[in-house]
Amino acid sequence: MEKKRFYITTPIYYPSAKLHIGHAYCTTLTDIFARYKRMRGFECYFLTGADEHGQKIEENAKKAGVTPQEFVDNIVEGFHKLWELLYISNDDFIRTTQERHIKTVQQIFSQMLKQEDIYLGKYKGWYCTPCESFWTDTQVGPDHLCPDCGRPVHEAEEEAYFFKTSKYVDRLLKFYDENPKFLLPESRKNEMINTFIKPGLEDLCVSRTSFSWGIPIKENPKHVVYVWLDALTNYISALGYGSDNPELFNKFWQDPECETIHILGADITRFHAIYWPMFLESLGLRKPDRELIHGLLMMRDSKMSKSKGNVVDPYPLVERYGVDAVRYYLVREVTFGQDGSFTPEQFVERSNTDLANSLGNLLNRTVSMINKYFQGIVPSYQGKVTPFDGELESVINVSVKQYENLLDDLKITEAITAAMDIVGRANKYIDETTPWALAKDESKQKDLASVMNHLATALFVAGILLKPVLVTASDKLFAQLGLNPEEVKYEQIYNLSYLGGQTVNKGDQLFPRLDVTIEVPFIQELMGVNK
Ligand code: ME8
Repeated sequence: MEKKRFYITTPIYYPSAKLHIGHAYCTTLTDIFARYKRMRGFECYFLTGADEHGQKIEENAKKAGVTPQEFVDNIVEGFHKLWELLYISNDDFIRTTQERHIKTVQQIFSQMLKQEDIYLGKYKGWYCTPCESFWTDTQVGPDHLCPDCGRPVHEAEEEAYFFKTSKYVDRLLKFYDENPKFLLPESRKNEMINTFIKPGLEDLCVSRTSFSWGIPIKENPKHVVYVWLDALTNYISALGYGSDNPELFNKFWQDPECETIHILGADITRFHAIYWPMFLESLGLRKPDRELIHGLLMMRDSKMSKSKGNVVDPYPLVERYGVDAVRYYLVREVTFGQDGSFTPEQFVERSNTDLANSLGNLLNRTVSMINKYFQGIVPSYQGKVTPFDGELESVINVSVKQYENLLDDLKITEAITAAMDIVGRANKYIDETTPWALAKDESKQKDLASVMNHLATALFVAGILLKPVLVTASDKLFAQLGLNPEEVKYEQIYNLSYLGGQTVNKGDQLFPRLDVTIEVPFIQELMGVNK
């Protein structure tokens, strides 16, 4: 059943350091989906934010000589700037230090305590400070290394509150069974079961006394709520759960007509796929419909991460190459669900091949030919005139269908590839129809007109499909085709005879061709490759 509206979220990122291209990847994917749904006329509420508590932030603030609040305020300002630069269209930005969030977390904690889903105990385990995670013996292995980041862990013990996961395991497994599409890729479900649930899930520690930068537990204020109960709650505190104004919560969370989707990286699957549904079950709330787990971007063979400092900063990339090239690279280059790597060579190559050569050139050539052969007026549709028109039309129709189905399945990268198939096919169509030869033959005027109309239509349809990614270039493309970008509507793609009669406007190249010998070293320098 097609849902009426959508709620889509990114993880809330830690403001322990600046964001890198990995965070930009996740947020851009989410943004593309939100823009696509809105373009199709659906209401879509898009949330991102910052996860501001925890020991690491407390420590980093101390090192910087500022209060934790000052520290996070400063970094979160950078989050906002980056999302603006990348044209991220989020409807709200939740910060876990906001009153609205704190109140909800305290309320949830009290309810769980009262229900005896949370109890006071003692925690002993292996602790990884950079990851803020306790691990079991088996997880750290004989070398006592953090299974997430590979660094040494130390033994630690403290009084702590625990969430009774044992009470909810069976219900979780039943939920997985009843909702086979909950985790995407579906293989993640087996990983959760085999790696974490089967070996025996321990109760989850949900409080800390060893640091104070967190939400105090009302019933026992020397404890602060430990990171995951605090962090995951953002998805509902932002909607006003438990507040005097739960309108958004009812509309975008509880209402079965709304599809709720979390997008997140493989590093935090466990928390979203196991504990989050359990917390919701404990509160008697609906669970998310889908969780889309994306792979991680690697750099120099290891996961790019803020704490390791091996990151690519997206700011200078966007400043130099523009928002569209960066968004396109992110969604196109990384095969969804698999880990990918960012390399300067691939970035430049992708931008040149797909954007400058394939799309940019197609537009450039089409507009030039319409100027040259038809005084700048797009000829109207005359049906299938040349022997190649039918095939181009069918590629357009098939690609549109694929694009829609793939996006509905959250296969964002594949959907964009389907849109680019139209561009590839249209370039081939120029070689097949050889308009320059048709132009020399008086008797082929109708063929030439049909070729120009078909090329403009292919560009128009591709421009619409790519608009959630190419947030500025698509509008420039429409303008060059003589259309008012404001009047372009998604439904027009179903009408292949829509174009004709408007006057094209030759503009600048949509995407400049990048010089590999200059740009690769430039990006390498950004990445600190030569340092
Ligand atoms: O885990 N490649 O925050 P975080 C791709 N606050 N994506 C990456 C990435 C990489 N190398 N590195 C990070 C947290 N990401 C918690 C989340 S949610 C309730 C709390 C992306 O700042 C990816 O989406 O470490 C990953 O899951 C997320 O950033 C983790 O961000």
